[in-house]
Amino acid sequence: MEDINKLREEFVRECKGISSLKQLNDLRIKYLGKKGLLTQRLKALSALPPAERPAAGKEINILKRYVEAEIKRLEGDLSTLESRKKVATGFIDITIPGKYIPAGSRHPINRVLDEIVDIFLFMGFTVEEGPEVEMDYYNFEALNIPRDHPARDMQDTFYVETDGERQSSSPVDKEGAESDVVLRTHTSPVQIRVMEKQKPPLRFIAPGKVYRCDSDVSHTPMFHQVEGLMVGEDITFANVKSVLKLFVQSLFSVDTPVRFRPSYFPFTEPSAEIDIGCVLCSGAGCRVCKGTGWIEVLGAGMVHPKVFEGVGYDTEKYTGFAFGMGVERLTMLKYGIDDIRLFYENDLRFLRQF
Ligand code: 2NL
Repeated sequence: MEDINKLREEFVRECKGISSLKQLNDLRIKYLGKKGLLTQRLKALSALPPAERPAAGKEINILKRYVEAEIKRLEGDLSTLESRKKVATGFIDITIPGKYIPAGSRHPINRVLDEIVDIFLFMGFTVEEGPEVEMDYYNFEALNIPRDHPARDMQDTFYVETDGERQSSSPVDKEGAESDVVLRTHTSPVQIRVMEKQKPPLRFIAPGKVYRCDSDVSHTPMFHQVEGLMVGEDITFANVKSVLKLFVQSLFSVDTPVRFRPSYFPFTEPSAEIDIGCVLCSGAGCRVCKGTGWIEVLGAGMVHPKVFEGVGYDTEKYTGFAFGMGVERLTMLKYGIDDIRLFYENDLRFLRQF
């Protein structure tokens, strides 16, 4: 006991004389090293009568922890001091420029996606999201897409293998088992899910990733879509025209020519496709607009009564319009990009330009 107290006093005295990291390291070795003063005493414990060992061991360990903590504290103090000294003497040149840290930039798709979202927020729409792995019911059935529709073809849709219970019968996979789970091929299922939960009036957009099986020069297996829906008691095709014209002219420019052309979708009636005057040739005719002077940017229409029936809306009381657009296509037109695959190659020379 006496020996340990003396050792503590000696250590405290020695600490006072330490003024460099080198000295501190020597002190550490003297007390805590392999043959250090404390290490020796711990080893010597076995020579003591068994009855005295626990008390002696406890005292040595208390001192050991104290020594360790003091050395650690001094180390912090000294290294701060020494680096200040290095700066003061010019040993560290703090005028050398910092390391170059490359800054990232937003992906062009996300930039345009945000612009689209902002325009609709301004018009009072909200944003809704939903699952990318969907039930066949929400992706097709609820949208009045018949069983024999080409969109359901295994060549266009990614069917997801499941291990058991099914909710409906749908196309048959290689093993002959039916799959009713798909990667969503559009974001329409989000709208069905929202309508199941909420009553009209409502207006919102559903942006997100969608998946189609085709992959070639003009298609990637994953791309982005924004769909929108507005339902109320007196929504008409005039609302389709005003909302989408305002949208297109906000995204491109106020004087962009816009035209509505009759079209067909199973989930809307009547349906239209919306063209803008070609951004490249200003309507004169070029490779991008295939000589027509017009480029298709949106699809839209009045929601088909079958879709409303499926979600339990009163088709006598409510009408609504819906629309859809591909974000990659709009981004290509906005920035004059001619190959969709550039978006997903992660070539920094391409991405750094945005
Ligand atoms: C296009 C066309 C469209 C819709 C999407 C929709 C959704 C519901 C009900 C009715 Cl829940 N319609 N969506 C309607 C018309 C066109 O997209 O060209 N997309 C890229």
